[in-house]
Parts: sequence; C-alpha cells; structure tokens
Amino acid sequence: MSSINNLKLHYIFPGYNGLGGPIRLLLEDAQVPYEWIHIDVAQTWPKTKQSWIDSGYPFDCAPMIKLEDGKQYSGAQPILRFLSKSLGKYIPTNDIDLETFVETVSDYSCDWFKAYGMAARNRDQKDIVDKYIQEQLPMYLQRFERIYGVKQGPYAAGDEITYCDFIVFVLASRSPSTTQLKDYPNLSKFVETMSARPGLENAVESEDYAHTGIPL
Ligand SMILES: N[C@@H](CCC(=O)N[C@@H](CS)C(=O)NCC(=O)O)C(=O)O
Repeated sequence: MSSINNLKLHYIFPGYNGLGGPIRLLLEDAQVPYEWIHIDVAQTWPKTKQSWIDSGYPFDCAPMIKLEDGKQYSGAQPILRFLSKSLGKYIPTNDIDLETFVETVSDYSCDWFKAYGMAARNRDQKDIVDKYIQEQLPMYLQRFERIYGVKQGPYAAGDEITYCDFIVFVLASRSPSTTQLKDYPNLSKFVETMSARPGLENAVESEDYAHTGIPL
C-alpha cells in the first residue's frame, strides 16, 4: 500500500464543488495534509489533460490524486475507497453486506451528482433548472431520506461515518437542497452531524465552502 504523504489532489472546479469536494472533505476529516491543485477549467485544463494522456496515464478526467511515489489514482469513488483503505477507516471491514451497502449509497449518490451537475452547468436554461428543482431533487431527497433511515443514522452505515457520507453531504448540505431539507428529518440530522465534525467545521465555515453549491 502506498503512503499517502505529500498527496496532491488535482481538480478543475473551485472550492468544494464537484467531485473534488467529497475527497477534500474526507482528507480534512481525517486530518491528512494535502496539496490542492486547482486547474483552471478554461485556461489550463485542456493542456493539462493532454499532458496526462501524453505521459501514458490513461484516465483523462479530474479528480486525480498523485502520491509521493508517483502513483496516480482517478475516479472520485475509487479515490475515496483507496484513501479509506489506506487510512483504515471510513470503510466497513469484515462485513461484506455493509461494505456493499456503502458502495451502493456511493453509487447512487453519483447519480444525484450527475443530475445536479447538469442543472448547475445549464443554470441559464430554465427548463433544465426547473426539472432539477421540481422533479429530480425531491426524488433524490426522498431516496436518500429512506436510505439514511435504514441503519437509524446519523450516517448511512449507522453511527460510523463511511466514505459515501462525504459525497451525500456535499449534495445535501448545499443549495438548492438546503431549501427543502427541513422536510427530510434523517437527512437534516445527517447534515447537522457532519457539519459539527471537528475536522469539517473549518471547511464548512470557509469562504471556499460558501462557493460550494452553485445557486440555482
Ligand atoms: N467517473 C469519473 C468522472 C470524472 C469526470 O467526468 N470529471 C469531470 C469533472 S467533474 C472532468 O474531468 N471533466 C473534464 C473533461 O472530461 O475533460 C469520476 O468519478 O471521477
């Protein structure tokens, strides 16, 4: 297993936005120092992407992490799992059912991310934004309210935080979910508990986090 010292996290959207957000939050919760390499999506990204391809690295999307031994890892969920396994936390062990449950929550939360991302990228198109706020968001909130009730919370897996919680948190704790959250007690309790975690308090109160959640 690689050491995760001197970890560099490369991502293209600022703050805790997009798929870089959950990775930053996991690292901060675990108090793992990391270098945040924000690649400007318009100016620098096309060249950086090409340089990754030219170097022989096959995964040409962000987020990507690079370790001090030169190893690179991509894919938001694989990175979260890799970090969890390296840290020996945030991932169930010796319980394949719980491990699969967490994996499923993670997978389903990425579906939510896609719908959110589509609305955020097209926020000047009223039909797309309305569809997200009126149809897709209530559907995801109801789904995750149900999921977060299964193990009696406050986290998806019960009283232990796991890596999927960092993905759900950035979706549930930011605009426009916040305007509807009060109708979902399990998710409200989850967001409140996450926001109070000592490793996350600074992040959640930071200017960067304020930029998270593109107002729709
Ligand atoms: N399944 C991948 C998706 C990665 C992805 O699509 N990243 C976007 C940003 S969120 C990206 O790199 N877009 C720019 C591009 O594809 O050139 C993951 O989970 O990391």
